[in-house]
Formats: sequence, structure tokens, C-alpha cells
Amino acid sequence: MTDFFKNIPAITYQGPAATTEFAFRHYNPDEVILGKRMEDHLRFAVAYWHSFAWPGGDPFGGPTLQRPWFGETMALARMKADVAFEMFDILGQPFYCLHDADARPEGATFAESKRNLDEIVDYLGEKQVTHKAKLLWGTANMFSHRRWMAGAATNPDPDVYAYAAATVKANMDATQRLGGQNYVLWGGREGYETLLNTDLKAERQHAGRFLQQVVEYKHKIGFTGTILIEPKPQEPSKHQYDYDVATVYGFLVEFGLEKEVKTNIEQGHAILAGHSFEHEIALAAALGIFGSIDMNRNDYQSGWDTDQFPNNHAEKALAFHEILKAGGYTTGGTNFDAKIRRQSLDPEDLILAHVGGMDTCARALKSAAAMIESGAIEAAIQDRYAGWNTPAARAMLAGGLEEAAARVTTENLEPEPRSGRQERLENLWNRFV
Ligand code: XLS
Ligand code: NI
Ligand code: NI
Repeated sequence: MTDFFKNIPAITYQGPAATTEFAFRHYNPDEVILGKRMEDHLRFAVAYWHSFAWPGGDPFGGPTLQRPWFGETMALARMKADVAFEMFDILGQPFYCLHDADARPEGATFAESKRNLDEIVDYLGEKQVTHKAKLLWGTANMFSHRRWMAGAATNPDPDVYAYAAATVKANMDATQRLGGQNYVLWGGREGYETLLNTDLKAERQHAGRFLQQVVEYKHKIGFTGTILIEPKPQEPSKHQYDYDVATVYGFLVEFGLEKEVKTNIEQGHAILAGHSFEHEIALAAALGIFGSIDMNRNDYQSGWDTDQFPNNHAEKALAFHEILKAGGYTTGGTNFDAKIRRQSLDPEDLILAHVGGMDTCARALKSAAAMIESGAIEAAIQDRYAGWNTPAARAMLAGGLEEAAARVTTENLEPEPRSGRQERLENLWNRFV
């Protein structure tokens, strides 16, 4: 036991009237919502990187968070894992997620980094046996080290492509060893800064072939988890190739991977792309590529990917409404790819950030379930599209443009616009949150 979280109790559900801040007011793992336990609906995961590896810097200043496990040795990496699992025990969430670089010190060579990774994976594996938290997904950090500055699979230097292949292979192996349920690829540097030095067509082809190789390797090793792409329009690259869900879908179809790869959708990335979070979820579900969620939001004012914890349950209810409509998660879950603010120095801040985020999501899930149970929103949508149930309307989709056009004269059509009833439906949503 470390003493980092000393005096912080295990967090339990105490209901909205709880008198301590160290309690869940809404997250009640065993409560059954729409026939399923809340814990199984939400599948919360703690992100190793922001919670245990982020030092609190911003573009104007260096580290503010001083953690006793910061440093590049294996002993400190083990201490970090100890503290992480102590926090997982306090929160009681079922999963965590990590990059290689969060968990192990960088070596002087690839072989040394890999040895460090294997060693820490053994250590994490032992911890998973004696603690509740398991791996939701693993991933590789191919954006922080300077070798990745011009991309990983899209790097103009083929030797970096090889390094990316070796890195992803090592991380897929590690994820499989830890029983991870998904493997995520987020391409922060898979994009470009200026077309004056970039062969965009070649870079996209290299990225597509790389993803095919990842999928081929997944089948070769019998990894049963899901491969997930995490769309993001920009930051750190000025333009990233995996801009949003629609762009990723087109990319997957181009490389024949739309049945193999799904998406990990992040709230803040959706906003950066000019969409709402629920739009990205609904579109992924419609295209059959909805996988998992990173539940971290941006600051709407600054516009950066600030990765803040969610605290607006009404807004998140719209997201969970789409997740429930899509049938919920299969291998995915709700990952907090979220950072505390750089002034939030205390261990308590880290715990309470997660408690608040989990309660926000739990409240949102309950609201979304109530929206579905009432049936009123679904009924309004059914009613709005009811005209499409008539034989004449269905026949239009089966026939050609001329047949569809002919209806105007043969049936004397003069369509009357109908109210979209948006405010009434927004009032309804507000009744459930
Ligand atoms: C960065 C991404 C990153 C991924 C994992 O914006 O959200 O944290 O989730 O590499
Ligand atoms: Ni992000
Ligand atoms: Ni993310």
C-alpha cells in the first residue's frame, strides 16, 4: 500500500441525499435500468495517462502536479501501478485504459522499451488477478516522442513506419496478454501541417495499408477484442486524416475494413469537428461502426481539446439516449480520457473528478432510459415518418426517378409542411433530466 490516497474512503452509492462528497449520488452499480445493471450499461474505465502520467503543463507553463511516482525507472512505474490500482479500488469501476508510454519508462532502444513494457504488463496482470479493474483497451502512444513528429504510419520516412509497426505489434500483444477487450488507434500525428511538404495521397495509402496490417495481425494472433479508430479533426496535427466518424467510415470502406474496425468517439473531438457528441454516436450506430466512448469534453470557450471531466448531465443524456437506442456497448465502455485542471493538486481532486464524472454519466443514463421508457420521443419520430409506411412511398424507393416523379401528377400531390415540434420535444427532454 502507498499512502497517496490515505484517509480517502471507498466510494459507495448513498443516494442524492448523501451528506459526504465522497459518495455516489447517482451511480448505483447494481441498480437495474432497462433490464441491465448500471455497471454493465456504463462500463466505466479510468484513463491511466491523464490521471497518473500527466504533469499539469500547458502551452504557457510547465508541470504543476508533482507525483512521487514521476520519473523514468521501473521501480517508479511499479509505484504508479500500485497507486492506480488503489484508486481503482476506491472508485470500484470495472475497467482502465492505457498507452505503453503511460505505464513503462521509455528505453534507450526499442528493445529496452519493449522489455520495460513486458515487465510492467506482467505486473499489471498480477494486479488484475487480485483487484477488480480489468483492461478495457490498450493503445500505443505514437505522438509524444520526437520520432513521431511527422507521423507514425504516415511518416515520410519508411523506417518510422517500421517503428510504428513494431510499436503497435508490441502493444497489441500486451493488450491481448492483459485480456483487453479492445485495441484503440488514435492518430494524433497521422495528418499534416502544410501541403508544401506533404504527399497527402501517399500518406493516406500508407495509413490504410497499416490499418489492414493491424487487422491481419489481430486475426493471426486470435485477438478477440475490437479494433477501434478514434476520430479527431486536428490537434496536434493541423489536419488529421481521421477527421470525424463520416471521414473514418469512408476511409474504412476504401480499405475494405468497415466490417473489421469500429470507432471510439470522444465528446471533445466531436465538438472540434463541428458536430455534437450525439450526432457522432448516432452516425456511427447508423453505419454499424459504434464501438466505445471517451467521455471527456472541451471547454466551449477556449475551443481546445481540454479533456475536462463531464459535469453536464442534461447534455450527456442526449448522448446516452443515442447509445441506448444503438443497443448499448458490446466490447466498448465509457472511458474518462479526462484530466483534472492544472491547479487541482490534491489526491482528493483526482478522486472527486472521477466521482463527479461517474455520477454525471449515471444521471444521464437514468434520464436517457426514462426518455426511452416514456416512448414519447420515439412516438414523435414514428409519427413524423409515418408517411413512408404507405405502399406508394415504399414503391418510390424501389423504382426509378421517373416513377417517383409521376406520383406528383397521378396523385395530385401538393405537400403541406408540418411542424417539426422541436421546442415541444426539447421540453420533453428537459422533463426527464
Ligand atoms: C487525444 C486522444 C487520446 C486517445 C488515446 O486527444 O483523445 O487521449 O484517447 O490515444
Ligand atoms: Ni482527445
Ligand atoms: Ni481520447
